[in-house]
Amino acid sequence: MRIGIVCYPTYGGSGVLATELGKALAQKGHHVHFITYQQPVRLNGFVPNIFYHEVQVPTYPLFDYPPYETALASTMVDVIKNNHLQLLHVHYAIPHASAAYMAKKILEQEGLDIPVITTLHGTDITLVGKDKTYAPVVAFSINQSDAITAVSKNLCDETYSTFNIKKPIEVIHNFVDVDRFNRKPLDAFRKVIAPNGERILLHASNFRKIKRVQDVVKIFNEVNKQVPSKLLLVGDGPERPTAEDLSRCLGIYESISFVGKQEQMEDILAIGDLFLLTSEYESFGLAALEAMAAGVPVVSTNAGGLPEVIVEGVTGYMGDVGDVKTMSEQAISILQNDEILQQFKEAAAQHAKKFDIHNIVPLYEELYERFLEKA
Ligand code: GMT
Repeated sequence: MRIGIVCYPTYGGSGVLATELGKALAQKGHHVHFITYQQPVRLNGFVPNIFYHEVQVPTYPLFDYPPYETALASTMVDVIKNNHLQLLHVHYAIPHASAAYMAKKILEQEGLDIPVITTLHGTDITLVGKDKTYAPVVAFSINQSDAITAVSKNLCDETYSTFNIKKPIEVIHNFVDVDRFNRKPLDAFRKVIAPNGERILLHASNFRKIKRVQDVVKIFNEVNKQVPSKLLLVGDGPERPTAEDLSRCLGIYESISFVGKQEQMEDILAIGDLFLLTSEYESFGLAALEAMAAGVPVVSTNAGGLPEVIVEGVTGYMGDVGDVKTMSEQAISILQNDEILQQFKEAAAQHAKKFDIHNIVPLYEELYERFLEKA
């Protein structure tokens, strides 16, 4: 198949998922054309069958806001026509679904019918999408898509309750390449972070308010009082200075490494004992799934789609949003005993296999095939 994929190229989960999907499809022999404004972060190195088309957004003194959506739609038209693409799969509704609608309509005038599949990822519905300034366009363009998928049952339900969606939304859970994440820990790396054999807690995110990173720091503070530990915070974003200030106030700054944005998550996760995810909402929690695939149990909130990923008491635990006390106790109960920790690690790795790339990617291929059969 010849498929166009549109996504955000940055560290966000939707871009990661879209890029991994494209890479997996290319490995299976499909031709995959990425259309975005920058090389996607996980698209590192040459992969046969993958083509990357950069959206150029010319500036002009009149534009305080260069019209990305217009440039994107025009690039879609150009790439679809000149590469004979058979379908367009856009990840994250804003502004990709509306740009795709525009491209579809332009191509229709030229006698080309290009099916558009929109995958909803989370904040495109639950946070940004429901904002009055975007909502009508989001609802319209989702309804105009030929197929809609959501990364969890929770996000599917949220979408129906937020917008008047008249079409079926298929749930296709996010996936992980279990073989890639199942790494042996690098002892030298572990020693640098935890020289005295401390437990290593991890968190990775874009440090936005919705992630409640301060709760991660507070939980770590409680855990560290009972189980000697270190905390590795991966990623960057607006809440990082607040989290750094809090750790200084609590006197635990020296036990925390703020390592910023990192690409080799599999090497980092390999040294972890517990992953913390304290978000107010997660449609799915791809970061938690990647941790589990690396054999790292997760303590998280029970928000959004996280209960679809984590098995309570088996691969980790969940607490109510903001309930630092409960989540701290849960973390301690996993970390204070070697045998229990090992059980959770094995169960996490085992459960992640349910979401293995080899199980999920064929679901997207089946979806694509349904449209190509109709053509
Ligand atoms: O977490 C973010 O804010 C980034 C966002 C994205 O779209 O890049 O992540 C969303 O999509 C991920 C991939 O499907 C999900 O795993 C995340 O749970 C979801 N984030 C939220 O719902 C807050």
